[in-house]
Amino acid sequence: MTDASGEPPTAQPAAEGPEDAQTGSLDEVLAATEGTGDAVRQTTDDDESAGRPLALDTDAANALAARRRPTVVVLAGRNESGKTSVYAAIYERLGRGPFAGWLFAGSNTLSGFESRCHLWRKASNAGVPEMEHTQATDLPWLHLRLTDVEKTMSARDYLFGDFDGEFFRELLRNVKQPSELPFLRRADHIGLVLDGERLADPGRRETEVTELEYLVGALSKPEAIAGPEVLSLVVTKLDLIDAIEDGTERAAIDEALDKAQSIVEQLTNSPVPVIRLAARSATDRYPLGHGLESLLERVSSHPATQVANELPPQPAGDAFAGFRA
Ligand SMILES: Nc1nc2c(ncn2[C@@H]2O[C@H](COP(=O)(O)OP(=O)(O)O)[C@@H](O)[C@H]2O)c(=O)[nH]1
Ligand SMILES: [Mg+2]
Repeated sequence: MTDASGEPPTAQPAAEGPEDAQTGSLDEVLAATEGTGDAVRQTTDDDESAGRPLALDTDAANALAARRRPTVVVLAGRNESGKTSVYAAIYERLGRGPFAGWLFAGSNTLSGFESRCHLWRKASNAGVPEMEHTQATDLPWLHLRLTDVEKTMSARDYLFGDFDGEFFRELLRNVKQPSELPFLRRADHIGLVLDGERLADPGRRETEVTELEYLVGALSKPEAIAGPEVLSLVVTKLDLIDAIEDGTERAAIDEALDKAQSIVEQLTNSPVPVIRLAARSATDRYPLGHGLESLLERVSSHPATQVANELPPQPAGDAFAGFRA
């Protein structure tokens, strides 16, 4: 990532003074718990960035949340639906200077963002944007600190949960229970991802909506999420939807989107925000990160969701059981 002057942004580990220390109920649920298994292993980058964490494991995310009050954002969708690309595009856009009224103010997971953008850049030069597949063993939490351009507000911290889509597939198939993925309950925002590529494809469109229905069903279980207000619909790869010219097909896509919206609204009982993104368009028609302004607007205007009840007890030994940030 480079800034307007062409220089890479300096990682400014945001100040961690006593003024940042927070007390109260959040801290009480932040007691660091032992992470187990590969998925929460603290790891480091290659030689180039030796010693810096690629991303944060559960304990590190908890520790960060104990110092600040980050807004936790999780995109929930199948593998290849474009989740990682969204996080990477936020970072890339901010690297070019002010974006959507926000300025990059630091990240504890710079190399995590960089590694996610790395293949993009290489592949983009070759004309084929590709994103490395997120593995279940990858560390999930990406940290970003932003300040508003006007500098009228205090800095905001975000934790983006970049999870392997397999977790959500297991959830919607009832193989995993929401209680096994406690980050869902802690999330201030959960973007339910509809993959534009699949919506554009008549053979996969219906399944895409059905899977969303199952996912919403899983999330409607007691204590699965903090509250229905955390939910939004995130349509990715808008460029692939726009590439469909046939009027009947376009109408069918609109119908599928309407159906998806009404499925979510059965849970929220109020209009659900629909965020349309082309994070990494295959054509020049959309700039990098198209639509991210509305995502940032949504997450910055609702920075914190109050968890109504105490967190449920976590099953021991699960890789993500410890995440309570
Ligand atoms: N056409 C198009 N492709 C995209 C877009 N965003 C992501 N992709 C591609 O979709 C594939 C899966 O993206 P990825 O972010 O890894 O998905 P994830 O598995 O959900 O994290 C990659 O090949 C991306 O290059 C987009 O806005 N438009
Ligand atoms: Mg991914």
